[in-house]
Amino acid sequence: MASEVEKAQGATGGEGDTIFGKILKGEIPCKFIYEDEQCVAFDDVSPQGPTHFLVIPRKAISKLDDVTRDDEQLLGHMLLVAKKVAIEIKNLDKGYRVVINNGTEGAQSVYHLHIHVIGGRQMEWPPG
Ligand code: DGP
Repeated sequence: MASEVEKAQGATGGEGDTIFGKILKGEIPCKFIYEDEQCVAFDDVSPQGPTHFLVIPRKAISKLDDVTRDDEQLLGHMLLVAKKVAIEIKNLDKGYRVVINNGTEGAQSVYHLHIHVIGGRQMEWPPG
């Protein structure tokens, strides 16, 4: 099984639909823990902590590098959704980590923008 870093190094950076695009279209089954008109949240298939969910926009944006001023409101909304799900659904009242991996050296493996929210254990710093 490839590590997350190996997967990121092998990722192409976005021709065609990504696995998250297919999830959004209902082509791959996935239980949403939150959804609205701009974004959805679901548990990560490869959790890095007792709680690990992703917040993704419905809009197809490959990575943080590709966002523009037009996406300012969407990005703010996604962060508010991350916090809302962390507190109100996942009960991460002791804290949690919010991460966006960008590009190869950022260890991004799925080229549809997503916010990771990880919690339920003590985080360490610096990250690997
Ligand atoms: P990143 O390395 O930042 O691109 O993270 C991609 C994450 O997506 C990784 O933690 C595993 C997760 N993931 C990949 N495929 C699926 C899937 O089909 N379903 C779910 N729920 N998560 C997935």
